[in-house]
Amino acid sequence: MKTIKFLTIGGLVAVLAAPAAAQMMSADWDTDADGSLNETEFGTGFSGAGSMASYDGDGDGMISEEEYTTRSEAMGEKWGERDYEMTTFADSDANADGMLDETEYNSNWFNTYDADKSGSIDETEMGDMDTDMGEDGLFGS
Ligand SMILES: [Ca+2]
Ligand SMILES: [Ca+2]
Ligand SMILES: [Ca+2]
Ligand SMILES: [Ca+2]
Repeated sequence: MKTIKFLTIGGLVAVLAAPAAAQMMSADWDTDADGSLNETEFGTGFSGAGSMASYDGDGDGMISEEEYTTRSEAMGEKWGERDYEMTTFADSDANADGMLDETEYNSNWFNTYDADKSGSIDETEMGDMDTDMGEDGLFGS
């Protein structure tokens, strides 16, 4: 019994130490643990991270073109020398109703991070994403 208890404690220490690598949040989104994020995994994780709220100024759950522009301009300063381009509002508004819902918003970012358009975000692509999600990244404060 003693041995088992020690093992349990060892496991707990490992779990407690994990937050040090919290900037790799995208790894947690990989629910099937295949090393990449498909659009569903990305959408769930990205929604959970609450990034859409940073765009949605009036909090109605939709992003208007004005909200999009305001946020994009603020992001522009941090955008810097990224390999990928900021998508336009019109590109993101798949059903062209003049508003972005969460699905369109997530899909927009999924396509942005899937730089090689392979349909999944691999480890390298995740690296860019994690940078953006980090404290000094696009979605940081
Ligand atoms: Ca996966
Ligand atoms: Ca809104
Ligand atoms: Ca729309
Ligand atoms: Ca990819």
